[in-house]
Amino acid sequence: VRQAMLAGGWRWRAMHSQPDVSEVVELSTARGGEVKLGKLRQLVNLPPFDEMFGIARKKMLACIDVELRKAHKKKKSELNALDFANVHKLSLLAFSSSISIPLGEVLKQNENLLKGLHDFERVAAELIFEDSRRNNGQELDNATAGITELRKQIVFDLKDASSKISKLKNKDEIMLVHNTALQKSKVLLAQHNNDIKLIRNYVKRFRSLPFIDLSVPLFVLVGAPNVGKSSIVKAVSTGEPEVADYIFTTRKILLGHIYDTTYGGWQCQVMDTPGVLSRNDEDRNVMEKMTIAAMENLPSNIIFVTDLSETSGSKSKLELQLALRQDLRGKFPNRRWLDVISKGDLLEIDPSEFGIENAVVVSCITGDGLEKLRVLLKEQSGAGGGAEEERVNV
Ligand SMILES: Nc1nc2c(ncn2[C@@H]2O[C@H](COP(=O)(O)OP(=O)(O)O)[C@@H](O)[C@H]2O)c(=O)[nH]1
Ligand SMILES: [Mg+2]
Repeated sequence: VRQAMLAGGWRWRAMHSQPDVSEVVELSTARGGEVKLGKLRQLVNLPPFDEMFGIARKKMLACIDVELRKAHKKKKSELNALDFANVHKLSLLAFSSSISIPLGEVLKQNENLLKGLHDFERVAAELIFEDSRRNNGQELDNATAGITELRKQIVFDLKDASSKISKLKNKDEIMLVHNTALQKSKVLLAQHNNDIKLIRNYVKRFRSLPFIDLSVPLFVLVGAPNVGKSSIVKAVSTGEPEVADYIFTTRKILLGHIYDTTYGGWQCQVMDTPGVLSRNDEDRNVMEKMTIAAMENLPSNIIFVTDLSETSGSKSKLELQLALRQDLRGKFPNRRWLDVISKGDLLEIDPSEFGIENAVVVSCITGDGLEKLRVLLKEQSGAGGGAEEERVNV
C-alpha cells in the first residue's frame, strides 16, 4: 500500500510524524499477510424463504422426472410400488440438500465473517450489528442459531419421511407421506422467515459497503449534516448519492471516482459520508460513527465541507460547524486537510473571517469552483506535481 502511495507521489513517512492510519494499514498487512478491503462485499445472500422453497421444489420435481425415466428404461415395464418409493425417496433427498447445502454455506460465511477483515470493515460490520440490534432488537447470533436449527430439522424430517416411504407398498400412501413432508418443510421455512430476513438484511448492508482501492488516493468528504457534501460528490465524481434538504439523508458511505485521461491519466476516490454533529464521540449515532470509522481506519485525505450560508438547519449552525471542524482537526492532526466552502452562490462573507484560510469555494448550482477543486484533488493525488513535502492547508 505504501509503495503504491509513494508511486502516486505521496510521502507518507514525511507527512506522518506520529503513527497514523498508513502505519496501521502497513502493520495489519504485514501481520495478516492479505488484509484486503471488499471481503464483506463478496458475501452471497440467502434467497427469501418462498424462493428457497420454490427452487428446492423444482429440483425435487426434476429429480422425480429423471429417476422415473431411468427406472422405465431399466425395467421397460410398469413400475411397481418399490420403484415408485425409490424415486420419491431420492426426490426428497434432492429437496432436502437443495435447502440444507446453501443454508450451510451461509452459516459458514457468517461464522467467518469477522475473521481477517480489514480494520475499516471490521468496525463497519460492528456498527451495522449495533444498528440492527438497536432497531429491531435482534441479534445475528440468534438468527444464525435459528437457521442452524431449521437446517437440522429439515434434514431430519425428510430423512424420516424417506425411511417411512421405503416401507410403504401403496402409491397413494407414498404420495401422502411425500407431500406431507414437503408441506411440513414449507411451514418450517415460514416459521424461520424472520431469521432469514434478518440475515438477508445484514448481507445486503454488508454488500453495500463501497469497494475501496487502497492503491488509489482517497478523499473523504466530511462535515455537518445538510452542508452539501453529497452534492459535491455528485458534481465532481461518478458517485450518485441522494441529495435532499433534510439531515441524515446520506445514511451510509458511498464512493465516487474521478477518472481523468486527459492529463496523462490520474484517478482518485471521493467518499461521501453521513453528516457529523458537533458532540462527543460517546453520543454519536451509528451513521456518525461510520463516518468517524472511515476517517480513522482508512488512509484518507480529509475534505472538510463548511456551509457559511446558514441554510443547513439548526443542527448545522455556523458555530457548531466551526466547533466540529476544530474538533476533527485536533483528532486528525497529521492528515492532509482540504477546506471546501459549499453553496458559494449564497456566500456573502469571506471564509477567512472565520479562520478558514485558503479554502476552495464551490457552488453546485452555478458550478463555480468545481474545476478548481478537481485540479487540487489531482495535484494532491500526485498527478500534478503538487506540494508533497509538507502538510498544506490548501
Ligand atoms: N444554493 C445551494 N444549495 C445547495 C448547494 N449544494 C447543495 N445544496 C442544497 O443543500 C441541501 C443539502 O445538500 P446535500 O448535498 O444533500 O448535503 P449533505 O447532507 O451535506 O450531503 C440540498 O437541499 C441541496 O440542494 C449549492 O451549491 N448551492
Ligand atoms: Mg449527504
